[in-house]
Amino acid sequence: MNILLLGAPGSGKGTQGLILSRALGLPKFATGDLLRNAVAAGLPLGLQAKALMDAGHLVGDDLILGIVRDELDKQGAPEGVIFDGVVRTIPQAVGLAEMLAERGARVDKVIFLDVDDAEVVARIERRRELEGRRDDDPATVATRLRNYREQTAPVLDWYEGHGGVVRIAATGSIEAIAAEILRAVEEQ
Ligand code: B4P
Repeated sequence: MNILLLGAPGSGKGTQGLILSRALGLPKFATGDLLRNAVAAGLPLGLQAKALMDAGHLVGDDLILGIVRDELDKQGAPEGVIFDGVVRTIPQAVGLAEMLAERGARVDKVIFLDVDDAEVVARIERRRELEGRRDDDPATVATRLRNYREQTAPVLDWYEGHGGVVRIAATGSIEAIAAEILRAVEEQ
C-alpha cells in the first residue's frame, strides 16, 4: 500500500511517517531527509538544493522527480512505501502518479495532517532550539508557510479529484494522531 503524507511544514509528516513505517513494516521515503543527506554528503544535487532550502523555498520539480525515480528504482518492488512530504506541487503529484503507474501501482491513500499556522510556528521554534535546523528560523518559516499556501495547498484539491484525501486533525498527542492515521489506513 502506497501512502502519501501531506501537510504544512512542521505538521508532523516526518514524525507520523516514522511511526507508520514501523507499524506497517513499509519503507519511508522523505524528500526533505534525502535532500539534507545530499547536502551533508556534498553531492551535486545537494549543492543545487541547499540555497533554496535554507531560504525556505521549494526545490525544483525536476530535481525532486529525479530523486523520486532513483529512490523507486533502488527500492525494487516493496509492498508499499510511505511517501513523507514527497509531493509539494501539482507537477510532482502528476509525476509521482506516472512513475507509480509505470510500476503497476498508485497512491492508495493520501493523508493530510491539518494543523494551524500558530501551532506550526510553535513546533518549529521548539525544533530550532533542539536541532538548530537552518530553515527553522522565524523569517524562513514565514517563507515556507507562504510557499506552502501558494504551491502545496492546491495539491489537496488535485488529490480530491484523484481518489480523495483523508483529513486528520493533527494537534494533540503524537500517539493519538498516530492511532487515528492507522485507523484511516486500515479502512479500505
Ligand atoms: P521537510 O524535512 O519535509 O520539513 P518539514 O515540512 O518542516 O517537516 P515535517 O512536516 O516532516 O515536520 P516534523 O514531523 O519534523 O522539508 C524540508 C525542506 O526540503 C522544504 O522546506 C523544501 O525546501 C525541501 N523539500 C522537501 N521535499 C520537497 C519537495 N517534494 N519539493 C520541493 N522541495 C522539497 O515535525 C515538526 C516538529 O513538530 C518536530 O520537532 C516534531 O517533534 C514536532 N511534532 C510533531 N508532531 C507533534 C505533535 N502532535 N505535537 C507537538 N509537536 C509535534
